[in-house]
Amino acid sequence: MNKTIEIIGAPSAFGQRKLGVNLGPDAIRYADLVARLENLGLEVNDKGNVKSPAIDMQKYRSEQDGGLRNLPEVVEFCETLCNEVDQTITAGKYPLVIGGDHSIAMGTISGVKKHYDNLGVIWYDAHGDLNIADSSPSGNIHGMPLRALIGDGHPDLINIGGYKNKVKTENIVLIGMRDLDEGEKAYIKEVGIKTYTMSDIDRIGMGQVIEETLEYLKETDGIHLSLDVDALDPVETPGTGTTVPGGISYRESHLALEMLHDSERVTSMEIVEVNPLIDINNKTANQAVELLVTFFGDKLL
Ligand code: 4U7
Ligand code: MN
Ligand code: MN
Ligand code: MN
Repeated sequence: MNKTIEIIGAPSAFGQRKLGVNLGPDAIRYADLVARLENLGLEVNDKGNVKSPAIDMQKYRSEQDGGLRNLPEVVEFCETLCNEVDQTITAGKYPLVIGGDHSIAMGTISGVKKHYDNLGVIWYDAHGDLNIADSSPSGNIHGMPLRALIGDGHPDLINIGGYKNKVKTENIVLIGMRDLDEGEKAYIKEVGIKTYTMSDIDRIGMGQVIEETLEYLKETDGIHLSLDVDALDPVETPGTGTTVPGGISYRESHLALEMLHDSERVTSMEIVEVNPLIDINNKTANQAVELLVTFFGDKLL
């Protein structure tokens, strides 16, 4: 990596209902992110956190109607983040966004996509995040970002950054899936999104999953990696709001990130859904930093 890594903190909790995920960026910093990346001989610049709309506790705690909880706050947050990411890439730096709930991906990827004609996206997650308001069982927008980036959903979500249709369905690879809603399953089949479930990972192994993923995305001119820490098994990442048992191991994730790094094809990254308030001794943030050190680090031999 010859570029400066620019860290952008995205302290959003608006995409779901558990306060504390907005503290994720600082929890990751306190797990020594900057020093550990610098130890690899890398140039690192921490831009700090993007400005967030205020959290109105009473409103946040209350049940809201309409199937899109905290919509105006999510939109405002993502617009700001989109601009930050855009500026980082324009300055020739490598954007590393640390979240924050997964709704922030609409901001990150809207900023990234301005710089690529045919962007690929790897969605490393237990969930597809492919809901629209009508199919969502929760009304939580962190379950909708990938679908909005494809171009379906509320106009304010699909137009973040002032344009729509950021990611083509044929340029997406889902890895780690094990909790898909019925509407999401139907949608994946209907449009044919490349999907690796946990059972696929068990059967063919993570090495082959990543080899196939890179081959599948060969026509893309950049790849964004959106890593939700709940892709990993809750034994490794207990501090996240929507844990699902039977997840990807630490070791499998190391392999995946090593291979992705070696490919030199991943041009931006975000790591999301770390919630220190429901964690055990900041284990999840430490795990996140381990994964980032693997990703940005050198080969073992
Ligand atoms: B995450 C869920 F119903 N699908 O839409 C939903 F299971 O960013 C979960 O991947 C979404 O953590 C999880 O609420 C969103 C649910
Ligand atoms: Mn998830
Ligand atoms: Mn997610
Ligand atoms: Mn989650």
